[in-house]
Amino acid sequence: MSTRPLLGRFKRIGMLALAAALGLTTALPARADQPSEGVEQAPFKNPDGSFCVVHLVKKTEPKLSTKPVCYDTATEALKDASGGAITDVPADGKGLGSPEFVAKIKAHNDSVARIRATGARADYIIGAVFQLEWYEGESLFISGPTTCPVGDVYYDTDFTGTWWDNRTSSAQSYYQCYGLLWQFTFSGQYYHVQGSTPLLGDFDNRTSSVEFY
Ligand SMILES: [Ca+2]
Repeated sequence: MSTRPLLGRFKRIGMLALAAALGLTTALPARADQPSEGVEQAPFKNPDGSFCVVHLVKKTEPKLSTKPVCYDTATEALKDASGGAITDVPADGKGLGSPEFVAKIKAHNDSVARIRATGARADYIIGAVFQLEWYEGESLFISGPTTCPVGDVYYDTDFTGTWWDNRTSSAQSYYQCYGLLWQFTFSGQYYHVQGSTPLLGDFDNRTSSVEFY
């Protein structure tokens, strides 16, 4: 083993010590791979609220991206995500991700056109991500103005800078929607979600942005 890397390391430590002694602020370069990526991290509860919603918009150029709005109860979150149509989800979110819940979302999506025909508002629920495996823990629901497929028009949301960055451990896509979980902001490695995905394997806790199409 060459001594060159060791010398380089000592030189770097020496410079950092010198900078600290001089009271200089050292700006660390932006890391491509955050230390939190791939591990369950504190705080385990989302301080903004356990149940979040993103209303996605059709992707246009320049790229638009929306941030999650979070609630303390699943009742409020699903009411928001559905555009006011779903009002009977248990506050504690028990059963989210269950086959019964997925059937409920499908029934809702089937009714959106009929609700809108009456002049009332309704939105499609096109996907969800969950903090823990098997749709447990904190959750985030993704709502869209149209159902899928939407051709080459994608819906997207960037988790960077939110509690949800590197948290996702299971996911669902509803109706004919598919999801892409991205390692970075729509770049890096990705994981394809088709329907219910209870385990993400090597992609566990690595999602920093998502697209649905
Ligand atoms: Ca997680």
